[in-house]
Amino acid sequence: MVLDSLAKSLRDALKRINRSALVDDRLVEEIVKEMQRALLMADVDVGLTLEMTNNVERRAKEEPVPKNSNPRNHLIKIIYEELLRILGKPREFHVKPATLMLVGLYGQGKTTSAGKLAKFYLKHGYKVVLIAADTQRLGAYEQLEQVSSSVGASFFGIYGEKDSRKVVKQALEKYNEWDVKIIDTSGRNAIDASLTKEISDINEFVKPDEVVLVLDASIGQQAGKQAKAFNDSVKITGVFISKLDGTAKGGGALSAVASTGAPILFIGTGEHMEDMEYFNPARFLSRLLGMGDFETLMAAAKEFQKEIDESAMEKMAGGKFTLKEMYDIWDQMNKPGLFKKLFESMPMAAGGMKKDMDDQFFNDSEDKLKRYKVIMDSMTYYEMENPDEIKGSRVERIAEGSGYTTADVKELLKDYKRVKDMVKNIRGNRKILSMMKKQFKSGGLPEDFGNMPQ
Ligand SMILES: Nc1nc2c(ncn2[C@@H]2O[C@H](COP(=O)(O)OP(=O)(O)OP(=O)(O)O)[C@@H](O)[C@H]2O)c(=O)[nH]1
Ligand SMILES: [Mg+2]
Repeated sequence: MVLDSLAKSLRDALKRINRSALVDDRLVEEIVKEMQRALLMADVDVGLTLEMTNNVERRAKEEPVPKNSNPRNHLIKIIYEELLRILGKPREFHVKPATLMLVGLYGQGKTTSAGKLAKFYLKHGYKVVLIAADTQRLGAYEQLEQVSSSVGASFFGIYGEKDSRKVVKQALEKYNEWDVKIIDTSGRNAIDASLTKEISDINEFVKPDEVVLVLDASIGQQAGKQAKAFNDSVKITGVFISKLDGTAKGGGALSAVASTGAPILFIGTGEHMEDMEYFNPARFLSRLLGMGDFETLMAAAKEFQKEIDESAMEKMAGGKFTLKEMYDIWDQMNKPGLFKKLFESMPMAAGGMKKDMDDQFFNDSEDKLKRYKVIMDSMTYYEMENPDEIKGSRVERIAEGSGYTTADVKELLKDYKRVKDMVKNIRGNRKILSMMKKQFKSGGLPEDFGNMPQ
């Protein structure tokens, strides 16, 4: 997880709000102080921090609590909105054929990020070529060649060539028909005339769809100054914040870049080629605060609803839950992958269920279903409707009648109890699902947030 300590402090503050009996001015002031400390520790600019926390304090004291909310949830909602504001607005980014040029100072992560982007496009089914336009640094050619082969992209470079424009020109001729061209350019110690000229020359010649500035998150607030300087000399279309893993200064880098108005497009979260994410401020913040990844959740919820037949949903939603219902539902839910996906995307709601996902319960369910069906055939209607009554001699009779052992019958009854508990959970989760759906459509926090199980 990136920005661990900031995340922990913010989550602790939210938990504290959730646990307080009363939201009064004193609590608001204390929470605001805690947030100030956390944001400053994460290298967020002092002015920005104060502005954000002043807004929280003012709104919490002045704004009336909406009818459908409560003071705790209202305060959390304000905090969420004000934090979101310092992360900036998302820029729409469509995955389509494109030419991208990566720029940035020495060692910021250009070459690595170029490889990550190549992998990203390859996953979307595009033909991708990486172009070695860093003709300055020794070994840059080999590094990009190696990166290309590790992700399975094509590579173009002219070994020993010093003129980057020449490389790019030949690359574009040769790979004209390819979907995605990613140009790795050379860095410098600082933005100087030679760097500006080199990038501008390629820029003019290629007219790339995206000029992506790569910034190392560990430079903290400096990232804002660099973004501004680069934007002034060569117009950038987006920023790739690399190395967000392993630095406590990421909050500074993200907020400082956002405050320049330059959109953050991607974040790098590790050294491996798959360690990259498209940056969506709301999604990022939700995850940071431990509210789950709502977009993933929504996608999984949709799939979940589509795949599970209405009648099974209804059986889960209410009424008596007997062995007969269990059998029907189980029959339909025999899709462990789907179930896992749904509940993994709900970190706070899933708690107790994850354990069930991990064991054999859903893994050998096909065999079990067959066995249980035979066992159930030996039950009376009364027993199917009242499984709690199945004890002692009933167990023996059912075992004998079905040809299975009493242990098998007991296993079925044990599983029934577990499924019954899960169903109880699902009923709760379904409520959360519909609530989230309503609220997150508008990009806000669910009014009921504070009532969700942690
Ligand atoms: N942990 C981590 N390391 C990263 C990330 N991105 C890049 N790196 C590492 O940062 C170092 C520099 O990355 P490069 O991609 O070579 O940087 P560059 O900007 O191309 O460097 P020059 O070509 O020398 O200007 C390498 O050791 C990378 O493995 C990231 O998101 N997380
Ligand atoms: Mg490089």
